[in-house]
Amino acid sequence: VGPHVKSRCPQYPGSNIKRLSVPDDKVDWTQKWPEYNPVSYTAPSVLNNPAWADPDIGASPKFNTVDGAVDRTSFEGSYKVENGKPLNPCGRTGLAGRGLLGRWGPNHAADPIVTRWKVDVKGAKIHHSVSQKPVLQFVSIKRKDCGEWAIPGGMVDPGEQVSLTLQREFSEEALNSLSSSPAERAEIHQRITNLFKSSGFMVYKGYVDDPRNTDNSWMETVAVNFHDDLGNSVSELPLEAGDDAGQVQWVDLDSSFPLYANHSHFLEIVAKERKAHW
Ligand code: RP5
Ligand code: MG
Ligand code: MG
Repeated sequence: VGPHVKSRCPQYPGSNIKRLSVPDDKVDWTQKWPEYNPVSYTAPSVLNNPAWADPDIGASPKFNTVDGAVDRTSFEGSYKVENGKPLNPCGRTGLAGRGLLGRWGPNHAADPIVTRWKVDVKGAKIHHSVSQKPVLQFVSIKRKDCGEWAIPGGMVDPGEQVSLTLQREFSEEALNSLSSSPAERAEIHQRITNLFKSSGFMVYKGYVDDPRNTDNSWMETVAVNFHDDLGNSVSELPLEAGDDAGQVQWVDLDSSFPLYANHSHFLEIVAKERKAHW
């Protein structure tokens, strides 16, 4: 991972908190910066003690291990804990505390990247005019929190298998399974299970350059690509935004399309793997 960028966004999301500006050459913790003393901020929604968050004081989590049902290990290796606070493995962010994230240390998510080929009315693959390569499309959601387009990912519940998180989050955010009838839900479940058990390609496991990251809390993800090669599986299900998604649509994979966090990086890997336009 290169130096994180979105994790240093000047304005912390959902607040009026400003980060301390961290220059590129001071991101790494090993670079001496004795005066570095960023503001600490933990959002009221986190301090309210919801089930998905750690308590602010009291019980000290067991870091770098699976702590009860909560996985506090990092894909980036063992992280340092200083004065009882875990240190972001990608370096300084200009903000201490947990911000909007529930867990001290890694907060584990899963990102389902559902793709199909872009086709014309006759069903023939469309090639990009410049690269001459076939164009892939992925199911993208517009996040309600920031209005940016993103992969329909979500948090891994304590003890939950990542394979289930991938299916569940895709169903909730892109198919609105939470508000569909039992019959519709069964249909969604069947198609999704078929697609998700087949062609999964492991795209990425590790740190996410998420704007919510702080010096002590950060996002990590497992991104997996499920490809509907013939366009007759999930491609036939009507997309409907649900939960934390405001809109949903098939979006062409293209390096110029701006996406949330470092989701573009994940899609670039998918495009290369499937020899598609990027
Ligand atoms: C990103 O936040 C992950 O890559 C994933 O897409 C998402 C999970 O957080 P929520 O969508 O639950 O807010 O870092
Ligand atoms: Mg969700
Ligand atoms: Mg989500």
